[in-house]
Amino acid sequence: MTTQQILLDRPPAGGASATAGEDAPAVVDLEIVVPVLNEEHRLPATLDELVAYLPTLPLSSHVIVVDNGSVDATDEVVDRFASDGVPVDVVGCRTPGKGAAVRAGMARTTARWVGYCDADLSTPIPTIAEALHQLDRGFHVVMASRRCTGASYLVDQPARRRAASRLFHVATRPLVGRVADTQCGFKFFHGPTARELFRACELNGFTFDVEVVARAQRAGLRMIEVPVAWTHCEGSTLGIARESVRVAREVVDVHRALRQARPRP
Ligand SMILES: Nc1nc2c(ncn2[C@@H]2O[C@H](COP(=O)(O)OP(=O)(O)O)[C@@H](O)[C@H]2O)c(=O)[nH]1
Ligand SMILES: [Mg+2]
Repeated sequence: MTTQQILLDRPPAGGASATAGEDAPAVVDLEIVVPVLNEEHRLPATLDELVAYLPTLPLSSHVIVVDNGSVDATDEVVDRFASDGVPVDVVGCRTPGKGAAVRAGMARTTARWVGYCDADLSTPIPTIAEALHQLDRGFHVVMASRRCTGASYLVDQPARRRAASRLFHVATRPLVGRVADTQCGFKFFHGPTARELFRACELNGFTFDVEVVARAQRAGLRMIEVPVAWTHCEGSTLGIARESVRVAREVVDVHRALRQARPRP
């Protein structure tokens, strides 16, 4: 698998472990946060695949499903989900939004490696092994990407969604520079670094990935995009027509949050 590295001006000395102190003893090696909103239909297959795949890796793992607003049977899906091997827990969070959910999930982690993935299996689960490989090489942030060299679409997005995605990419480029795809819902991190990064983040909606990537770049973290064979899945929780104004507002919010965070000269 080829990868696209985002070269940094000042990688932190000493590799991943030098970035932040651990906040609590790690119970497992890898924790994966799955944000969910009304996912009673798509979540069971994703959990099935995760608990089948994770034990094939040479580490212990834990899945944290974060639900902050489902009105369907999502919680029951997780409760019914009895896995002998990999523990799967569902937690809530008072603030609505995917960004708020991922942040709440990250705050609960203690693992050496952490990540988040969407409930719809758009990114193949075995990409986790590639992410861990890159983390092991010393990268702090590994981002699955549909736009870097080597990426492909097994099932393409509808034209309207593609157009919206291109527009979003252009609008956020000043914030994230050379990162080709901020919005793929599959990112893995050096655990202590992620916990520090997410503690600083403010965005609650879908645009939170842009804030995470932009803050990681400004912190000088080592980041890499790994190409994925992506599958568009029906049942998106994001209505382009309905939510374009909200997403545009969120982009403005990221600009504001980063301006406020900029260190004084
Ligand atoms: N907890 C939580 N998860 C959300 C929310 N909105 C979307 N998600 C989850 O975010 C993931 C990506 O959503 P999806 O609808 O597939 O977005 P798309 O692939 O960009 O169209 C899925 O796991 C959703 O269930 C939310 O408000 N709260
Ligand atoms: Mg999706």
